[in-house]
Amino acid sequence: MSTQSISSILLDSNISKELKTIAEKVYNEERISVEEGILLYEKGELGYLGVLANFIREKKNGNNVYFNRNFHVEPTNMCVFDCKFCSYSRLLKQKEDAWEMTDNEILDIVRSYNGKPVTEVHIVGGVHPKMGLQYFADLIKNIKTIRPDIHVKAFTAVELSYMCKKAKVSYAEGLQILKDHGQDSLPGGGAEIFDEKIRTQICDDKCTSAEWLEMHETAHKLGMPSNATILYGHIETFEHRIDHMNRLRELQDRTKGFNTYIPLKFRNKGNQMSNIPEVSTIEDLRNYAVSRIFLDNFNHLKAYWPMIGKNTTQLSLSFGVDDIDGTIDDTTKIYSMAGAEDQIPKLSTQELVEMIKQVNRTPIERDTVYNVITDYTNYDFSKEEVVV
Ligand code: V47
Ligand code: SF4
Repeated sequence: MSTQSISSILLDSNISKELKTIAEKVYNEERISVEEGILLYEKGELGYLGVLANFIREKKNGNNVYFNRNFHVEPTNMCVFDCKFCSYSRLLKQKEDAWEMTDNEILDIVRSYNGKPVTEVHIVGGVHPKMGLQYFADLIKNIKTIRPDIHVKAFTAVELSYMCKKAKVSYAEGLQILKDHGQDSLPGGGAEIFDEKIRTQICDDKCTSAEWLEMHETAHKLGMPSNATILYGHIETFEHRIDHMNRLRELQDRTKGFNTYIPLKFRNKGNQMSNIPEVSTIEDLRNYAVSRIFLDNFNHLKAYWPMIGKNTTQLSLSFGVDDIDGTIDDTTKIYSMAGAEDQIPKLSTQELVEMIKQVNRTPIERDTVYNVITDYTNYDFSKEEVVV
């Protein structure tokens, strides 16, 4: 079906020569250039982009839609930094709405999942000067004592860079300490937009783009995989989005350490960029599709459903997306505080599976590194003892 659709693009007299050349490249599994990436954003209409992105998606991942059973821990929302788009952080001096969890409160969250079949804990939060490298290393060790089987995906490069600088250790030394205490991988946050001029305008004081990339490269070399994000739909241009992906594509060529790319749509509630309108759903879908076409060396493209809502998530599965994250309980506040579609980001596994089946895709529960745990095609939920 996808092949036929690409053929129809090649025969369509309304489609320009340049866009046909890109379609041919996609068909032949050739990499597209930076200029071609920008052209896709500027000239590729939704149907055309969907055909190409879906072709790649089905080549790489068939009909599968991946998700995992995870929960979030956010130790604090107090942060030394002042990102203009952030609705979540409270500067250290602003105590109102701020939280700071104790070790025991964090470990109680982990204990509350005893007996439940979660495979991953995702730990991120504000950058708090009192919570340093050794504090987090010990915390991870304690989490692993309670739950030795769980995969710990923790700390954005922003948090890690701050921790390492404060502890006066290199990135490699800091990551090795965390790895030795049980950290398995890094989430993709903190990337925002790599273009230095835009980064200065939206998040001037946190780690630089070069530092973000260095942290992930170092992690990959130590055998810790990671994810990559982009924060799109604010003051950046199409050129900036492609430049961002190009820097990731180059790093992935060297290390192959990225699991998935996660476009995060800028939401404008309760932050210092509230005057900027949010982009449309069509732009979300176009962005997924161009990302899928440009990032030929990324195996997976993730739509973060709590952010874009269930309907757009279902649509995204025809525009290159093959992963919809997890069954996140109401443990993350990053998105509900920024105006996400689903104010209470919680879906049971059964609801997630239904959402995928409704659009005729195959629901696959995965672990963090995409090993298949369960194919839910013919799964009988009535036999499950504990549903998360
Ligand atoms: O880096 C903050 C984003 C990110 C807003 O690796 C906002 O599996 C939109 O990276 N509008 C942190 N986005 C979260 C993150 C993440 C999420 C899910 C899965 C994974 C993964 C990683 O949240 C930040 C920033 O880009 N963010 N404020 C906002 N107003
Ligand atoms: Fe702090 Fe992260 Fe919010 Fe920036 S995005 S202010 S680093 S919590």
